[in-house]
Amino acid sequence: MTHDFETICKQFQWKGDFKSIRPYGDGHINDTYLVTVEYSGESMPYILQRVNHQIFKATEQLMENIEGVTGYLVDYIIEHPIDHYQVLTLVPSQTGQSFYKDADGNYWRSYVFIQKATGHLFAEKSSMLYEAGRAFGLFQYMLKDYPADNLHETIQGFHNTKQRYKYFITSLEKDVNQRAKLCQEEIAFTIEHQNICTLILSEMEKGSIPMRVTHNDTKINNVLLDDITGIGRCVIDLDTVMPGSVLYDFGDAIRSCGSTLEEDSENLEEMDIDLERFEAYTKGYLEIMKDELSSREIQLLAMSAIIMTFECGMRFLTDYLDGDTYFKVHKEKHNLIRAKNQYAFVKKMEEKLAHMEAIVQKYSTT
Ligand code: ADP
Ligand code: GN1
Ligand code: MG
Repeated sequence: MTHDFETICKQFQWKGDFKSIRPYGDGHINDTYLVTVEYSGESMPYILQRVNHQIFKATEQLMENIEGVTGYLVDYIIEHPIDHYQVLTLVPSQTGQSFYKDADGNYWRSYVFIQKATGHLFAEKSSMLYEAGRAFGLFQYMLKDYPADNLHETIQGFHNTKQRYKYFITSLEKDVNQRAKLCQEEIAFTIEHQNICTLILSEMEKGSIPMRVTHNDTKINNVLLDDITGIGRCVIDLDTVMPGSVLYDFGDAIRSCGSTLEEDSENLEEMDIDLERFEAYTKGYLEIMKDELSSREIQLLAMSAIIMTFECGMRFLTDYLDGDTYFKVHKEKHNLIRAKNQYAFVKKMEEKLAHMEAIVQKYSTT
C-alpha cells in the first residue's frame, strides 16, 4: 500500500523542516519509519508509525492506553528520578491528538526518537540481558500502582494460551492453504503439549497469581539499550500494555533472549537454552522485582519461559496455517521456520528446567 507521506508528515508537531523518511526497525506488527527534520542546520530524528489497525482494531482505545501509561511514567520519574531512563514520548498531532487518522483510515503516531540506543534482535553479551531484565523489571515496578481498570484490552485474550490453542485447532481444521501436510511434526508437538496451555490461567483463576499491569510483549528488541553504557534506556512498543501476569513478561523475555539462536534461525542442531543468558536476565529482573512477587509467581518463573515460548510457537504455526495473515514474513515458510525454532527451544528448556529453577531460586533468596 502506498501512503501520502507528504500530507502525513505535515500532521505532527515536529521541531523543524521535513527532510527525509525511511523504513526502520524489525517489528513484526506495525510499519515503522525514521523521519529526519532539520532545525537551525541540525538534523533531528523522529519515529513515525502506522499502527496495524487490522490487529489493533480499537486503535483509539490503544492510543488512550499509551497516553495514560506514558503520562503516568513521566510523573513517576519526576518523583523518583532514575538515571538514564527515558519514557517513550508521543509527539502530538497539529490538532493536539496522540495520532493522526488519514483519509484511508490509517492511524499514524509519532514518538521522540531515543538517540544513541538500540533494540537488539539478538543480544550478544550476557551483560545486555542483565540490563534488559532490569529495564523490564523496572517497567513493571513503576506501573505496580497504575489503575489497571483504566486500561483497555487492546487484543482480547492476548496471552490466553488456552484460547490460542482453540484458534490453532480451528485453523488446522480449516487448513485454508493445505499447509497442514507440511507441518505434521509441529502439529503433533502442539497437540501433545496442550496441557501446559492452562497452567498460568488456572493459577490466575484461583487467585494464586495476581493480575498486574504488564507489558505483554517483552521481546528483547522492545527495550532500547544505551549504545555506550549498555544500560536499559527505554521500554518501547507499548501497544499491549494491559492487565496480565508477570509470568507473561518474564517468560516472553526469556523466549526472545534466552536461547543460543535468533527466533527464526534454522540451525536447529545448535539450539539450546543458554543458561548464562538466562541467569543474566533473571538476576537483573529479580534485583528489581523479587520483593514484589508472590512465592507462587517466583516458583513459576522458569516454567513461564516454556509456556510463553510454546504459545509463541503455536501462534507462528497457526499463522502459517492461516496463510501468513498476522506476522510480517520475509521469506518462504517464515512462520513455519519460526514455529520449528520455538518448539526446538521448548524441548531444550524442558530438559533443563531444573537448572533454570535453581537459578531463579538463587536470585530470589539473595
Ligand atoms: P512493532 O510493534 O512493529 O514491533 P515497535 O514499536 O517495536 O513496533 O517499533 C519497531 C522498531 O522501531 C523497534 O524495535 C525499534 O528498533 C524502533 N523504535 C520504535 N520506537 C522507537 C523510539 N522511540 N526510538 C528509537 N527507536 C524506536
Ligand atoms: C510481535 O511487535 P513485535 O515484533 O515486538 C508480537 C509478539 C510476539 C513477537 C514474536 C502485538 O512482537 O506477541 O511475541 O512478535 N506482537 C503482537 O517475535 O502480536
Ligand atoms: Mg516491537
